[in-house]
Amino acid sequence: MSNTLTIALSKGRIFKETLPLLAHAGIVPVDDPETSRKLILDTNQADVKLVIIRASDVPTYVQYGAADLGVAGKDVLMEHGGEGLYEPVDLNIARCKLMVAGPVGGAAEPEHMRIATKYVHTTRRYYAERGRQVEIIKLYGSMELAPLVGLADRIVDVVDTGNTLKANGLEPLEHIADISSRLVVNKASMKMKHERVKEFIDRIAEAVGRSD
Ligand code: PRT
Ligand code: MG
Repeated sequence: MSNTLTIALSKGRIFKETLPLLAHAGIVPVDDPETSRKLILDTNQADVKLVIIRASDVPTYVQYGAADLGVAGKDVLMEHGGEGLYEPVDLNIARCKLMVAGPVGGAAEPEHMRIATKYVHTTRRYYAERGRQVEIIKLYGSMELAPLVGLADRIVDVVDTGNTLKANGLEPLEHIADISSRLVVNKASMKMKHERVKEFIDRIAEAVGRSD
């Protein structure tokens, strides 16, 4: 096993909010993923690389050891199941809520309810725990559209300010979970690269909650 540390991150809010934490661990990327087309970014440390992937792919890369570590939203981790991963640090970034939402002042739940979401497993589990059978329609984005065009009665999605729901005539109805991003670690890397990985985790944990 090489001694390189590979860290999986997604572009956008997770990358931006992880940067200061990485800086605290002495790691500064050489390229900006928003402008570079590279998918593997070098850092100021020769043996630390960042791989830039879709948010929902981060647990998979880390599970299979393609990355030693990664940063993923709890929504993504709940949906993935967390197999093969340790989740040692709540980074307290990219916070939001996983909610059920529906049309403002809309009808009561129909007997046969259709729910559009990209969180199929999480949604199934949520309703199963309530003894409620629902039809789940898998979408990959723009869930807010589904109730407007009669595709679904409800959606399950993450909500931050709620502005997107509001702009589409929807309102939050039920709170499923508070979400923040977590540091995840491949189980084999934790064993085989223990000292490096442990030190990295400690530095990141130290940086959480600091404002420097
Ligand atoms: O874009 P892609 O399909 O590749 O993946 P992604 O959309 O999951 O990635 P990204 O980078 O958008 O989100 C990464 C993680 O950020 C998510 O997994 C969540 O854990 C977290 N997060 C925090 C959010 C939000 N806040 C958020 N507001 N993810 C998505 N949103 C969406 C929300 O669903 C809504 O459509 O942003 C839109 C604006 O939200 P409001 O409520 O502020 O209007
Ligand atoms: Mg997105």
